[in-house]
Amino acid sequence: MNPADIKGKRVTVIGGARSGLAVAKLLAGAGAEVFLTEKGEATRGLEQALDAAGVAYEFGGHTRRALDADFFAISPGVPSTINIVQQALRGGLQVFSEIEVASWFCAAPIVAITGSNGKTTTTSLTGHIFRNAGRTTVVAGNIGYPFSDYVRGLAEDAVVVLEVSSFQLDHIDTFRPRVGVLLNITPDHLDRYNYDFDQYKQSKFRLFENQRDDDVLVFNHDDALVREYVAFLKMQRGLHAIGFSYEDALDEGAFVREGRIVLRINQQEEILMEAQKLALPGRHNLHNSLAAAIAARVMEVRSDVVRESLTSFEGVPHRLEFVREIDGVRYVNDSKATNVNAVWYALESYNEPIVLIAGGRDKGNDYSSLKPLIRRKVRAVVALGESAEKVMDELASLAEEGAQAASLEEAIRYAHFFAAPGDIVLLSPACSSFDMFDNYEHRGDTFRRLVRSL
Ligand code: UMA
Repeated sequence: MNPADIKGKRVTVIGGARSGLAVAKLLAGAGAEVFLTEKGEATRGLEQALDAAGVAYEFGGHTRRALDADFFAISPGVPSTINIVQQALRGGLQVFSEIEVASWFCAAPIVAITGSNGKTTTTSLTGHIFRNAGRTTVVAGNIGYPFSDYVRGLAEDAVVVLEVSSFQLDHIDTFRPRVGVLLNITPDHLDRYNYDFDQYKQSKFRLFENQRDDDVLVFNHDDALVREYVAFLKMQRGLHAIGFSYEDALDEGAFVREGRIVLRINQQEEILMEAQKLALPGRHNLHNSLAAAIAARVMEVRSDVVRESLTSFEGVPHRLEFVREIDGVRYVNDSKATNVNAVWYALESYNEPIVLIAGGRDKGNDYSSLKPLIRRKVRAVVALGESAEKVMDELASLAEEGAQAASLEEAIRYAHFFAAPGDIVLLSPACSSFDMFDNYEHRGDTFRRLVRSL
């Protein structure tokens, strides 16, 4: 939709957390009559912010008043299956996600990054490169900063690096990234997709649905599922797809040859750097770095800036974040690992024995891919949260030792007890945090604080 057409439109925003407030303000600022509906209780801060923006609201549930609208703008945390959304859809109202709405206002090109794992790291890293290149850069989206808060007034020569989740893609319409990056797809959030992996996959693939010939699709060539889908897309629509790979040399893309990162884009080959010099360790981070390098180069960032940025990047909080070493044991905060595959990557990143703290709110987890790694690398598993019994049964039973903890504090005490000098104590839960914490950041901050006070 054209922002000029928004004036006078009646819009209902569903959900009053970060995205809901941001999109309500954006729409009200563009002259829409906005009504925000939130199932939770009112907070003073939120009411004040909505009053100041001229947004009407209701708390404590979604009433029929919400249906008195021209369209809905939905927060990512709100499932499409809730009654009010279903009624709106049945009544012919369009339901747009917050990033869709924000994109209507965006004059700058968007580099949108999705995948089941690595998207926050890759988004931060890509942002770091553009900033080092001197470009006006907005880093936003699922990374924690609603796109709607940053989009107004952006010039055409700025760049938006947007972390995008499947929930945000579920309700796009015209959202079109200049560069769309798909890092990998493994099961996640299945509780929001009828426990159907195919539905989740289709949602991720929507990243590319509005791309045109002059846009670029960046994809993980080593992920068979992604590779096959991109091959199909190329055949169907002839999109410009650039792969990255650890395993194969590519006709077009980024890959490793004799320890060096090679970029072959638009029939030009360059040796970017030694793979060893990358700041972020592990194979998954090699993928993330290659993806960021392609995105930057196709947006005309100079190679020396890309090289320097890939060497100097310091990583992302709550993602394999080193906290402290005590008596030769290193404590690592990976609270951001909210699915099984993220834990797989975490375990794969270390050669030392690991004491794993896992568990939380289960999203339909299948732990079979972790089991060989647990047997091989994990000394002890400490199970936590709602899913503690499942974690005990399926994972702790494979390690030498295991314990079920009633709190994160108790889990850390158990881990401290199990660990020997040289070990890693790794908080990598494979679950969301909402059973015990506000969000994964809260869980990771708590872990960090408790470890520092040991
Ligand atoms: N609500 C209703 N009705 C319902 C259900 C929920 O009113 O039926 C309300 C809730 O009470 C809440 C709001 O709707 O107040 C939902 O908000 P939200 O969960 O969308 O929270 P935001 O603060 O807007 O955060 C969202 C993303 N949250 C989710 O996708 C769950 C944030 O990603 C994102 O950073 C932020 O927008 C800014 O773009 C978080 C996340 O966990 C980090 N993402 C998932 C992930 O990374 O795995 C996808």
